[in-house]
Amino acid sequence: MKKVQTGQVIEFYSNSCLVKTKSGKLNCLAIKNIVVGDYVEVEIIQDSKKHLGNIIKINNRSSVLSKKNGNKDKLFAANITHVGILVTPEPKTSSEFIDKWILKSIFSGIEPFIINNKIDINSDDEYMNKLSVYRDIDMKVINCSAKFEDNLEELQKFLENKCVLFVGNSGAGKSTLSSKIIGQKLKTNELSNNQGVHTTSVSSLYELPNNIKIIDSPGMRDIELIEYSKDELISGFVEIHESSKRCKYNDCNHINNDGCNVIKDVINGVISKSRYNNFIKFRDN
Ligand SMILES: Nc1nc2c(ncn2[C@@H]2O[C@H](COP(=O)(O)OP(=O)(O)O)[C@@H](O)[C@H]2O)c(=O)[nH]1
Ligand SMILES: [Mg+2]
Ligand SMILES: [Zn+2]
Repeated sequence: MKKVQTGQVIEFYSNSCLVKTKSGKLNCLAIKNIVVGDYVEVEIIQDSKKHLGNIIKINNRSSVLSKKNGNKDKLFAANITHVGILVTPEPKTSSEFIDKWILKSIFSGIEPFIINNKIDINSDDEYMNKLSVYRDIDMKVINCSAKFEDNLEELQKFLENKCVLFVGNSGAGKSTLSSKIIGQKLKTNELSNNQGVHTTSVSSLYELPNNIKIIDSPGMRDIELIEYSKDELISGFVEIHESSKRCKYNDCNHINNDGCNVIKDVINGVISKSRYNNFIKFRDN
């Protein structure tokens, strides 16, 4: 009988991956649709001198992140529980970027939260208002400075027993934050495999004490919106969705209909203008 073990894909190259099982890290040939974070069943090849395995099954995923590629979905990572959206005064993070990732997370079965990075830099009222929009919808916001290692303890505490992906504009501090938390430099994108060939992209899962897992997936950095239908999009804007249940008509477009509760809530300041504007922009684009 062949020896089969369960493991998790902790590194993914273009055609092979590293699976961590209780008997060690096994080099496996990648099979179709497998991604970093996947839990897999691996058959250990015992007569091999190298530590090798064959992936025979991908176990059910709690979440999967993908990106539209033409008509197909390209998968990037599985079993992520939380997306940490880095928001910074410099470079300025747009509310579109934040709402886009909140939407993406919700529709992928992942919980989004905000990391207000670079708190050592002076921020203006506009910036503080932008953040309060998300506190008002009960989103977790953690303030820190990755560069000066300020308040990273709160973030680390929050990340216990979670598997997180950090997202943010280029320059927001993803690499700085990851390496401070991981305590080492991230693996670079250029990597030579045993044939000496350079693979262009590697996705990694870093396991830290207190069951913190951090996923680094270069392909996920810029996602395209909007890939959701007009009807389902509203469920990604939780507070707008709630409010819309009290619109007079079921088919209310939430723009100019008589008895629209969403518009009423925007006017009364219950729903933020920027969230409403992004909702309409994403839906009607
Ligand atoms: N002032 C300040 N600069 C930061 C902070 N975090 C990162 N940076 C700087 O921002 C720049 C971009 O950081 P990097 O980690 O490469 O961003 P990435 O593109 O998101 O990976 C670097 O010069 C960092 O030193 C912070 O908390 N405060
Ligand atoms: Mg970086
Ligand atoms: Zn309405």
